[in-house]
Amino acid sequence: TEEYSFAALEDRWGGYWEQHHTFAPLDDGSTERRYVLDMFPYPSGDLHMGHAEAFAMGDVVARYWMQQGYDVMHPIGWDSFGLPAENAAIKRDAHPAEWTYKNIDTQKSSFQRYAISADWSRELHTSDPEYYRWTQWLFQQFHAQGLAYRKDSPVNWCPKDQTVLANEQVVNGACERCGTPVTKKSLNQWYFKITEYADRLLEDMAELEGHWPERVLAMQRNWIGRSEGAHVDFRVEPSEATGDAAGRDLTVFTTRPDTLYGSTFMVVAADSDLALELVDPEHRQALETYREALKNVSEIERQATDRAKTGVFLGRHAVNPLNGERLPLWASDYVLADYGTGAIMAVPAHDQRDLDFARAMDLPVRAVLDTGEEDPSVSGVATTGEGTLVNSGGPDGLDGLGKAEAITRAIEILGERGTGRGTVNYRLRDWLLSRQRFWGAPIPIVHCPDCGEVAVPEDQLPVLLPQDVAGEQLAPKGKSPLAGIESWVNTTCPSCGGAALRDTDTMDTFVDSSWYYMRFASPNDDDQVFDRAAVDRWLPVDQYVGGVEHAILHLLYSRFFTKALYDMGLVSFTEPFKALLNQGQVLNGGKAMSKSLGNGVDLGEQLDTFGVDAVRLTMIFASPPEDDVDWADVSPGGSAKFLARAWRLAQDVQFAGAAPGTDPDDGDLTLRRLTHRTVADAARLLDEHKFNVVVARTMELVNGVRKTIDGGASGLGAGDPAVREAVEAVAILLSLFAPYTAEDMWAKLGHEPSVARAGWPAVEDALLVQDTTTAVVQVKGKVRDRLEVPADISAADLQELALASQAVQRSIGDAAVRKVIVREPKLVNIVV
Ligand code: ANZ
Ligand code: ZN
Repeated sequence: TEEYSFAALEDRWGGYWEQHHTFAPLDDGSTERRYVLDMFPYPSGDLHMGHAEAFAMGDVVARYWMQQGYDVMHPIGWDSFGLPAENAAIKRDAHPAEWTYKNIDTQKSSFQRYAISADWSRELHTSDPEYYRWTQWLFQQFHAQGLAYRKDSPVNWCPKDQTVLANEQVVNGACERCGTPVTKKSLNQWYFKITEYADRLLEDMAELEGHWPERVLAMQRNWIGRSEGAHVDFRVEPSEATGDAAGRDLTVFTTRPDTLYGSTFMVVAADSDLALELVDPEHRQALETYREALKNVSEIERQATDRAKTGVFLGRHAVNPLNGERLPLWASDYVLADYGTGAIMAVPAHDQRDLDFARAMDLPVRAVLDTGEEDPSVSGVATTGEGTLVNSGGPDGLDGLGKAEAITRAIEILGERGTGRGTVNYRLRDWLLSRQRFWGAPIPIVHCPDCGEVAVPEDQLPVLLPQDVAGEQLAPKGKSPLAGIESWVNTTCPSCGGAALRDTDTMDTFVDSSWYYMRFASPNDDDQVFDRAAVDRWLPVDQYVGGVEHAILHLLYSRFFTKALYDMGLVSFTEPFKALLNQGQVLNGGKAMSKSLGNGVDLGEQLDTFGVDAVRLTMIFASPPEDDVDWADVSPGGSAKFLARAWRLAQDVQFAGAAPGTDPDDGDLTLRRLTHRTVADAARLLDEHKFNVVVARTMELVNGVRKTIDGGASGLGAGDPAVREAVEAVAILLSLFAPYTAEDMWAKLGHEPSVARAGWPAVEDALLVQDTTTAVVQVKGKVRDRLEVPADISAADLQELALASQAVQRSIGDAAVRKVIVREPKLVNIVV
């Protein structure tokens, strides 16, 4: 016999599955398909505890579906463009590829040790020219459809280093490198028109309901931020001095057109062009001073509701289209330039921000909705409840109406007069995809002095990143590092052949990850972005697994890409991920692991100490998959002991057991029932993602087998065919969580590898019938009822059943129950 040693098992089976392509799908159409995908990793270094958890969860689903007989695709790849590689390259005076591919090698061997059921033949890297060629090709399709366009927009700018900064390089409003406060600078940048898909992104969430975590759907809904309301045109009084002799309209977006009669002033975003256009010359200086100061205030500060309100009067008035009232125009930072129209009608009585502003600037407050609450001009609290309209144009206006009716009516009146209309507004903004960075897919556009913006033709893709650059050359200097590499920038125009310049921005890495799940269907296709038939076969993804940190951007961008490609006729589905599982975090001591707290746990050390299987099993057993795992509270040592106990069962059968294939019919019935019930329940629990409960049930089964071997009714010990049947089931169940142990058990049981392909054990329904027994219920010592109950009923369940019995309730009558004595499963004694 042999002692259980995880190291020996990892040695024995390590590499076996890759060599034998155990996890490559058949992909021959013979079997129903399932696609399981883990969010692909960023190769930042070696694997860490977070990867270990997420990939253990995804692997349970993939391996379970394989056992169920589905043809499963479970690919893996690397999200290998991005800023960290660039920073590392600058530090080491190397090319970012060097650091990136070295990390991939390290991570890959760790993943293989960790025994993920991945099909390595589909491995891809988003930084490979064979991949980013198609990222660029997709960009061209978006560009051709008008879904990719350029416009001026502000970037983070460090005035000392004279460089553009990515958001993650801005720490508390200052440059990460030198601490100088970051300002904004205007640059011409590329966008994807995701806003065109806002409604569909919202509507199609109905399909995801129940299959995606509710909080993720809520976050997406909120991010899209659909509000119904109205555009209302206010006539600005003409002003010769402003160069606006005819007057003009100032349109606002409001969700509350019912409050139009309560508007007492208007506010435009101080940092908008609109403010500059509207301001009277006499007030221009004040406005400019105010705008200058604003540059140092972050968006978050600006939107903070408790911030003191500031602003400047623009020296002009506009007219309320409903009552003809003259309203002063102000500019303030609490109105955002890029939301709605960048201008509002202020209704201080019913909007707290407007009320705070009115009090700061001594502007009038007029309540138009009687809600029964205290007068806002007295209380300082805007009233926002339901109520009846007052002060709103008498019965011909809105007076007497409720809020909802008044909204409808106000829009009607505005429509009749041609001064307003119902509209829908979104919080969602277009996706800014250009980055002034080196390590990303170059935007495949050439700027020609004669032809303008020219797309690089398909046969000239990929636009390759330059190879022979390193270190400081990669540092951003006001423009993308690519702009400094003249031999790369200077090119000829694909259209006229004249001298032209390459676009020097690279794409946001979220572009790479918006379509990688499609590329997995035909990852080695050099002729096209993907093989349409393969994509149609495999997609959408049946189960996506990853962290909730991607709840918004990555998932929303992928959903947008899918819909856009659908509209282009490139795919036949409109949602990429049918089901989503967000695994929890791995904590240590109740806190997220971090360098500053010094509570990091090194995955490599854990694997060396406890073995891969014990770490994986612990991740699964610790909690339901969505919950956090606190590594300080778990026991990988305990998991290792359990695995050894299970493995020894296989060894017992190897030496003294029934031969493989022995009919278990004559075996120990109690054990057979336990086996079949465990397998049947496990399937249901796995479907419900209650992985931790499946582990607990497997532990019970292992205990049951040991009991039977040591003293089962048949007296056959390990030779009982029910024992073989049970241990085979244990090996198959464990193959989802502890691949090395399970594989070795399977071999000891006399089977060919791999256990991963053993198939889910067949359940005999006849063995699922629970053992029942008769429980006697006594009231005041007299038998009042007899109940047929499961033999393993809990005390609590039995008590509940007994108290619910009609006969028992009749005999208790009005008396108070003083005590219930339960001796499950046979007796309940009720004292009244
Ligand atoms: C008048 C009013 C009266 C408003 C009232 C609210 C309550 P959501 O629901 O988030 O879409 N608003 C419009 N554009 C704005 C901007 N660029 N910056 C800051 N605030 C803006 O919010 C819509 C409401 O936010 C609009 O309705 C407008 O104020 C304000 F009792 O108009 B409301
Ligand atoms: Zn040209």
